[in-house]
Amino acid sequence: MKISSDFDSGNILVQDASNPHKVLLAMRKDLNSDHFQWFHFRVDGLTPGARHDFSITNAGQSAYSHAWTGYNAAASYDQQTWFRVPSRFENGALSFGLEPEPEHEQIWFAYFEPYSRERHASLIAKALALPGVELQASGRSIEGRDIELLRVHRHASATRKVWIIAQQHPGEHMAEWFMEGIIRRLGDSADSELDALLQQADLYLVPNMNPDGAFRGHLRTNAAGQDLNRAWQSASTERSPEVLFVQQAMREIGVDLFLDIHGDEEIPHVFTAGCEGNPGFTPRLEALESEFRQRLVDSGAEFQTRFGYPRSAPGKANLNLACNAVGEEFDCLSFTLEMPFKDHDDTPNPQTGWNGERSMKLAADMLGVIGQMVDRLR
Ligand code: GEM
Ligand code: ZN
Repeated sequence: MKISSDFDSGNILVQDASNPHKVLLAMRKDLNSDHFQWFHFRVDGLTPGARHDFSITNAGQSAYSHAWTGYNAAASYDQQTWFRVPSRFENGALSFGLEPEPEHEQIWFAYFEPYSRERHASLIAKALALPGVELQASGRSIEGRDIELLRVHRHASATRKVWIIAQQHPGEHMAEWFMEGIIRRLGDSADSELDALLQQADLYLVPNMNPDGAFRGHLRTNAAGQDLNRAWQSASTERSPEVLFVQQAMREIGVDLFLDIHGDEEIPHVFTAGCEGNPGFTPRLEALESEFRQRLVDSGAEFQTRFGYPRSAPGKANLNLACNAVGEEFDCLSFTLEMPFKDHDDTPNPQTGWNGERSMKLAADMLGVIGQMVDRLR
């Protein structure tokens, strides 16, 4: 049996693979950082009919070690269809196993259904082939990977600027699945609801803010060890060119609505965090946040408002975060959207947990709500 991770978003260290019933593994830290929690590896040479058990022995030291309770690992025989494998967190290790289907000698495991750089390139190409979609600008990551800013402009009447950025945290792969859902809906030429939105607004989309971290199998940081969602007051060419690029574009173009797409390790629900702690937070923005959330619930989307992060106290927001920094600077409706690494327990699916398809469906639903709100953003 051979275990490997030398591929796009791969991350595992093999401690002992001599016994297929007790394979000992560890997660590798993000480069120049102490963060780790993402894993993604391939097993070749499975023994048909035999049980294989894996234990990630340093799970108890990971960034969000309390989040392993209730978590089940994602697995795939073909990198297309992913399913969850019953897992348990005990004695500091995350353990899971299965008796593989007899016809498979190979299997992949990951913290979440991965979104590959190859799929990203295909997504950008598909987007640019759609009517009204253009490459507004392209930034560069520390290691020189492209960071595409797409503009969706279909009507000269559009005056509002709606921004959606994703995967500042590279291990939160659900974020680019969400962006594929946005772009997939743009491809429906008979979508009158979408057209009504685009008559009033242009969309500015950054499908992946952190390509270096994603490719390296990071959880949290870019190649310099910087958490990009803590760099929005101090972005620099040296440590956070990814943020600097987007901030400069925002200042040239303007922002009327901002969504920062993330994943959450612990809370088994889809939720948003807003700007209630910003110094410039106003009753207008409070009302817009409430209405947006309620419309998303009413739309039937997999979303809820009962569970989420604690509200920030008035004036106590951390303005280093994108959501807060953009909301404050542009006096606009601004959210962090969180999708779960586990499942959305309001509508659980034990077979898949939260996954790429559900992230894409949420994005399509979110576009509908943006369309309902676009004429009241200012
Ligand atoms: C989170 S955003 C944290 C927001 N917290 C509150 N209370 N508003 C981060 O960057 O830590 C987003 C994420 O990582 O998913
Ligand atoms: Zn995040």
